[in-house]
Amino acid sequence: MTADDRNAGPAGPQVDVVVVGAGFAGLYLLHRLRAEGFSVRVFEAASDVGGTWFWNRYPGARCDIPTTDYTFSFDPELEREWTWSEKYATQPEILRYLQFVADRYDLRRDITFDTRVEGADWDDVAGLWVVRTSTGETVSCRHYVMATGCLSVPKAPDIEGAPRFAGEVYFTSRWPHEGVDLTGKRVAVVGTGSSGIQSIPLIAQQAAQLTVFQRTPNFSIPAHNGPAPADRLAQLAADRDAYRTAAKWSRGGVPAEVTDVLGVTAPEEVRRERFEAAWEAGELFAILGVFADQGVNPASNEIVAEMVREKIRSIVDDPETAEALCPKDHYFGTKRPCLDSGYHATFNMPHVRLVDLRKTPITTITETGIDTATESNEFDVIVYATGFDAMTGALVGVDVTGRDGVTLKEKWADGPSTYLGLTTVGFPNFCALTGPGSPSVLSNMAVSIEQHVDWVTDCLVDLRAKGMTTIEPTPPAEDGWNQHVADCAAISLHPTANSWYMGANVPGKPRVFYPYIGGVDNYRAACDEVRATDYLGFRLSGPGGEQCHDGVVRRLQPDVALVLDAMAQMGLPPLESMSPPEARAFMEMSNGMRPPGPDVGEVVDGVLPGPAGELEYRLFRPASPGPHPVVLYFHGGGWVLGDQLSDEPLCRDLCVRTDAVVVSVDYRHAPETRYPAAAEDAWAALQWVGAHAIELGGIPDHLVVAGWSAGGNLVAVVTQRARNEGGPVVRGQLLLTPVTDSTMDTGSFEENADGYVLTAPLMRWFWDHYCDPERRTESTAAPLRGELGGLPPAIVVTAEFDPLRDEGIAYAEALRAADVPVEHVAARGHTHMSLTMVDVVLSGARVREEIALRLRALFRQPAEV
Ligand code: NA7
Repeated sequence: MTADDRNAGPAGPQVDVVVVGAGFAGLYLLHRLRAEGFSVRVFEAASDVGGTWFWNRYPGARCDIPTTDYTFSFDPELEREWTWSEKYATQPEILRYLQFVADRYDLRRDITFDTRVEGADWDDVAGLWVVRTSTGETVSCRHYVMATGCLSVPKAPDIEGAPRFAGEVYFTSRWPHEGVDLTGKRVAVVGTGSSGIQSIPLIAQQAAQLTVFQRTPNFSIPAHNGPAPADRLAQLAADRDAYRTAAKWSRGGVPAEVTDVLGVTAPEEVRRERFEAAWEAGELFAILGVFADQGVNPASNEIVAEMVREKIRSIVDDPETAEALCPKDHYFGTKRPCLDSGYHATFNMPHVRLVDLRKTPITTITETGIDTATESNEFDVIVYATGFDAMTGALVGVDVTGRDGVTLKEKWADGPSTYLGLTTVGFPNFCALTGPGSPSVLSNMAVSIEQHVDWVTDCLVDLRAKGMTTIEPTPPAEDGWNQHVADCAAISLHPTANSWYMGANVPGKPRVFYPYIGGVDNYRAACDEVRATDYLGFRLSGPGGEQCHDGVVRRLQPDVALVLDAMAQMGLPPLESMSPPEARAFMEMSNGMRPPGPDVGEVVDGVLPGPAGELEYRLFRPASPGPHPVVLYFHGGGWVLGDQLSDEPLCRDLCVRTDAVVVSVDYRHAPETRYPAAAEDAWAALQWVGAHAIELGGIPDHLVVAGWSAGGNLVAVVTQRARNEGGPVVRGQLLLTPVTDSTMDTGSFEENADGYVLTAPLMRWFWDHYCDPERRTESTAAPLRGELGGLPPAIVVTAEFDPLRDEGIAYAEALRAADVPVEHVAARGHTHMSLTMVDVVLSGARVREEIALRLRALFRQPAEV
């Protein structure tokens, strides 16, 4: 009897855990749970272990991750006992491996084969699942885990007339175990995903005629199969543990070089060299990592894509066929690229033909063959390599009913919703291994499976130790995770493709990005953090009591987190530990390394008169014909750092997005010239720009004043003054994470005092340099304390992780209370600085576009002042 049984009393479950599926995931889960003393039943629809490797027996089926890595790593002994024969093992060898694992750990005795789980109902009173199987058996369990794989439910045939065909029909995903002899036959293959691309060269070796029906060409690179890669073997031999740890903390679950070479800026010879090396390596993560930016930047992606197309053209003899095989409708990597062995060269064989369904779609399948828009073809055999209802198909395919009678299918009708890609609200004690919202199909499955199994097992052990029998995520935790998964996808090119990652291959399936693209390393860190924080975002209950430590595990935008991590690793000295000249030199140096921002029509440098001498400005003019509205811009830097050039990428971005002339004006800085010098200079700049709009290429009275941080402070100050003094006419004000008060005691100041670049000590350092404490309450230092009625419409932007967030919000609210039209843009997951990091923090672009949209609307409105 286990701890769970004792806790549950006489009405306890028959077993602690029911697991569905005996592939990689189910086998390892059984092994681990059993070792921890849990009772387990595994149900498997097939007659043996293997999961996807039991079913997918088509000729040429292989893994596409090197088998040095596509293997269990939990037991060094196991690794010593098994040697893979090839770089990419074939399906029979992988199946033999999984059978070996099952035998070695005596797993079969707890697996019921040839039995499908048909339903599972949560009994909320008893706190257990009742699982129904195809043999009529019913088993109650405390925890119900679906280890059903991501690519296990074949997509239903969706081609007109398919059932009419009287010849032989095969699906790659359900290939007969005894094999198929295609010798001398006329064969059609429909589908050119990985299964098609792997099988076509081998089918061509047998068939008398082979016709490939291609709807979408896929990117494929040669696998260069052969012995296991010598470099990986050497690393494993030298230090197995270090190698496996590196895999666990890599982006994709395979140790791989992480480059910082950007495709868009790399010289041609570097591009070529890196691409050729990846092509020769014949590894997915090499070709997906030629450039750091190929997954997010269309221009960089196109460089890789075109180099692949060049290779295809160089292999395929017939130019028309070559062109048809060149993928052009999706970015490289946004559908899983394939690894092939002679795929493209197969089309040089005289008996092999490609039918491009984009040009000549299938009209119907007949009794004897396939009709397209232009021809009728007769076949003896049709092979469908048409893919899977991926990721959710197997999960919603079982009738899983959670609390209140809601089924998983109903809950996920608009797309999957999970916490950590493992659990879902309303379904206590339910887990989906490698579920949607986890790295799964974007990663080396072996590594991701081990991580999930370990996490789930550790969790059940923890629950037992605490005397808890039920675990369920909370709605805020799940919503937060879904948001994070979507945020990660949104900065990548992936959502642009009609891929099975997006559910696009199955008619009617919700279009969302199913897996987690934030990386195996980041995902593992999130899961570890949830456990280390005593199950953040989960509600636990049982004889041991109740526990709910609610919260969201990842709130920063993913690219903001990456930048913060990178900065933390650099171990930079805090700015406030430097002298102002040192801090300025440091800022200038780091600004020199950032991307320049988008191209604009023209850049003009000039000077304008200030109260104590000339003030330099830089003007950015749109490429469109003028005149344009004008944005007078004040840079950030705490009144101590920066100049008219220091926010240049942001100014360029603003210019392009708003189609306005942006004039970035310098002002005098502290501590050399303290308050109110900066405000006086800003006022002079406003007067001058207002008076010289036409000369600057602007439209008179179409002037907005904008600024970031301390620059936002100056915006607020000069617009108040313009109202007081009856001009210049200001059409609107844009305050980007502004300083509006000097108290430094708001909630956001405390919450975000450290860790988000602008720290509380740095803000104090800025104020101390800028302004004497007794003058900080003057409205020209702390504009929140000024008179706000009659000010021009405002756009106030605040960032969630910014000490200044609450004073920005306070200013927006005070303006609103004074009847000033205000639009408040709250940048979720951003920091004080991240919105200005053009082309570095890509998620900032959405916020800047929202700001630009509002600015453009302001320019269209009639002036009010
Ligand atoms: P995929 O990658 O989904 O490929 C399926 C292929 O079948 C793909 O080329 C589809 O074209 C094509 N297809 C699907 N339905 C049709 C119809 N109705 N008519 C014509 N062509 C069709 O599945 P795979 O099994 O090859 O690979 C799945 C994963 O397994 C793979 O990524 C690896 O991770 C291992 P489409 O692109 O939809 O136009």
